[in-house]
Amino acid sequence: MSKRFAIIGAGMSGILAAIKLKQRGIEDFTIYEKASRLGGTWRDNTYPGLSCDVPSHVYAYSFELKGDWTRRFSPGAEIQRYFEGVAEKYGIERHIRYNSEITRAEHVDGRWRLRTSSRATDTVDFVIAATGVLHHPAMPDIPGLADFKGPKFHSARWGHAVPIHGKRVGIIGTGSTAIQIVPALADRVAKLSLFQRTAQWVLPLANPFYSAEEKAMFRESPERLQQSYDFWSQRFVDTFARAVIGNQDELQKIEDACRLNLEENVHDPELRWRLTPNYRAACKRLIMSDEFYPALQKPNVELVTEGIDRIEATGVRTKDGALHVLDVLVLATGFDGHAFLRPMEVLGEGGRTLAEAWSEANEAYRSVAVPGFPNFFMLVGPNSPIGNFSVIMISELQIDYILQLVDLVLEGRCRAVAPSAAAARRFNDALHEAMKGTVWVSGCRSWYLDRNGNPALWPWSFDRFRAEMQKPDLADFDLASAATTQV
Ligand code: N01
Repeated sequence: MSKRFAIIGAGMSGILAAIKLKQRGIEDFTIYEKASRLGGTWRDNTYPGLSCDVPSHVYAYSFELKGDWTRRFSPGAEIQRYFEGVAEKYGIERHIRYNSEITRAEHVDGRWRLRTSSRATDTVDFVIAATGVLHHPAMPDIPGLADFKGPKFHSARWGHAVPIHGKRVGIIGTGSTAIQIVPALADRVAKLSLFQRTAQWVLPLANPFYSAEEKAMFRESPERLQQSYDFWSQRFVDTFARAVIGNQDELQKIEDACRLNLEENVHDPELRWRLTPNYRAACKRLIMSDEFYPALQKPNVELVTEGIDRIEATGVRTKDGALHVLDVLVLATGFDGHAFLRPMEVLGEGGRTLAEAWSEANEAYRSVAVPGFPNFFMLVGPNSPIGNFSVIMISELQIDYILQLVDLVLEGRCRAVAPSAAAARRFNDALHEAMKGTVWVSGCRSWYLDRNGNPALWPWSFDRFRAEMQKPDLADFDLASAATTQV
């Protein structure tokens, strides 16, 4: 009997999973997408200045490189168009069921019974959850937030109908998002107030346009495009990825480059001091921009480092008693990066819920599967190396690994596959031990850290990740017990 698949989410990794299934001749699958468009994070985020801080030549599927990106780090809208184009090319669209959020997935008689927000149901043999990491906006718990009378919105829900020109705009937060918004708004607004709780390390990164000649060269020469992909991937692996997992030389180089950037490009010593971080570079997600400091020093832009006391009808009141009067308030306050799969209700073997399995922490086996949840897989699940490399490279390795497990079932070697509890425990214990050497736990607050203070990242090298994702170690999986489930 042929097997049926459900993919949850039509973002980058869901589209990837669909392409990989089709390449294996599997057509019996549906992608459930809660929104009315594909694209995930690139659909949700449309704020001014949005671009990807991973070079475009790497931020693409390895089998669908694109030679005519406009810039080294391309704008979000261009990336969204790229995913739409790829989905069209591979015939993915007809598999997507839009406006269909999966609210419940229950393992019943060896299959997965799904229910959507509109109460539609489906029963499938395999679930591939491609629900993303940064898609639940985190609203700040600042007193009085509801009292603000002007328009206010989270950066991932940009209010494009709200006039910005000539207005007094406040931005709360100084993460990667806010740092991209500030230069994009500075020349358009009457006044921009940036509310900074924590100073950031900022690596100066130029974002040149590709010339017509360069684009033509990459379009016409797949070899040159491949070389560029290999170059940027290796550069990530050799520098940034090494630094964050404990290579002190690389970390020092990054810190020195950031410090020099601050010294050379921020002229007022008092402003420089307020922009100087008091923790190690890359402890939080490193900011990359050569536009942020110049924008911040424009006469109509102010950096507010006094803590926020409360929000009032007309603006933000800081702890020194000053009222910063605003017309528009932007909350660039990030996301809940630990809400994997939530609020979906997932019930595995014996009715045990994922919420119960994860009551202490989000723990998976190699980020892709959870004991007791047979034939249920995740892309970019807990402890994927998202802080280190392009998330597309990660997803490609994960889906190839997952499909090797799926093959065990398709080839009749077992009826279901799930990691053993012992293997998952070993993996997570090793993970926690290795985290001790990483910069993420060196003393800062960041979305990387879960409620126990453990980073939701990968503490080892990329080479190790790639090696471990090559082939599942079947000794770590419960195939025998899974084989007893009924299909
Ligand atoms: O969110 P963040 P983001 N009062 O969590 C502040 C990816 N991304 O949307 O540092 C005052 O980094 C908070 O302050 P603090 C990337 O992975 C990628 O900017 O906690 N301030 C912080 O400054 C990135 O890491 C690209 O003290 C409050 C900010 O809000 C991730 O998305 C582009 C507050 C949140 O920063 C998230 O970035 C953009 C409060 N109550 C984003 N609560 C690419 O280019 C929070 N803050 C690929």
